[in-house]
Amino acid sequence: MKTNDATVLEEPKTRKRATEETIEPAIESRPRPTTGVREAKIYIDGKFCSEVDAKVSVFDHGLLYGDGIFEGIRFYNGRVFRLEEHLERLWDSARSICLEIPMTRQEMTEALIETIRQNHLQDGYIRLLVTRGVGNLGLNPEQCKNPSVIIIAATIALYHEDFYRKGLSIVTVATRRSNPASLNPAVKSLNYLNNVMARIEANLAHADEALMLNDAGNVAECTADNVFIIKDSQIFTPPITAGALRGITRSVVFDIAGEFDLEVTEADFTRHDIFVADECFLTGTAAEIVPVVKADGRLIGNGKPGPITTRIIARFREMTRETGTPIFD
Ligand code: PXG
Repeated sequence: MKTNDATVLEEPKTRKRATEETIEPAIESRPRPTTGVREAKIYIDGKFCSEVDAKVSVFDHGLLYGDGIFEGIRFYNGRVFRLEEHLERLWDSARSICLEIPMTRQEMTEALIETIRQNHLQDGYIRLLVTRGVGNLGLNPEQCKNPSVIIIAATIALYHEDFYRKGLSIVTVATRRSNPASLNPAVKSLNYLNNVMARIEANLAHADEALMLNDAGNVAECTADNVFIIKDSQIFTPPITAGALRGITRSVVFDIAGEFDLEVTEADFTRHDIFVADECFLTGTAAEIVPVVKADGRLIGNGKPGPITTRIIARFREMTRETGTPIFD
């Protein structure tokens, strides 16, 4: 797959401990306080700043309380993939936390596309944030009169192709996905500590990803990905009510399954169902669609990415190359 990033991950020669082996996309895995773009331009509240000047106030409640929302969006081959859906989810997150985004959706689309153009990118990753804005040291958002909009366009290093061909291992972690009645996982908020704690547990267990359960013990999702299993040619994924984000890549899989005349059922399931599944895969903007071949030490199916997963990945790649909002015309 094409990338502008010179730091594309090399395939490890042997399967080493996860701490030594770099399996995550470089947006997270390397200590890289940079977008990877030379003379990058970052959008902050209507202005473009260089990386060193791209700063927000220490009194922004996004920093003080994780009070804000975000989206992670990909663009491929000069087109932004599923932009409408990402903006729809951003506006839904905003409504849920009573945050007024200080621009229209059209203005946001233009700002986002202009940010990609300013950085001369064809393929990459957008991090779009809306923070509550500057307030005082009390948490009441009523003092924050001006939410901030930040758009970062970055290059992205993919997992090595081998991870898509050979699959990942996941472990169930003790950290439960936050209960929808306390912090609803459907809101893509700047408060990701629940997911970060799960990720730390996966790292400590030398696994590639963490599987998070909800308070009922059913599968919710992974730390930045939705989970799918396949049994007897039927596809299952947890419902949003189980504590899964309404993932955009998840919805693309629904579309692809429809094209293939396969049924996707949103249903609660447990890790036992993963152990006995024929196939399992994860979906997310950063990871795209990646097979899972081991869960809590058990091989899934024959321990290799399954045929349906492989077909879905191939179709997904076609869609990312051929569809999306054009950046340059
Ligand atoms: N669950 C969670 C908790 C997520 O954060 C997904 C599922 C998949 O959703 P999409 O819409 O991307 O298919 C996400 C997505 C990051 C990063 O930098 C996180 C996400 C997306 C992009 C980058 O860790 N979250």
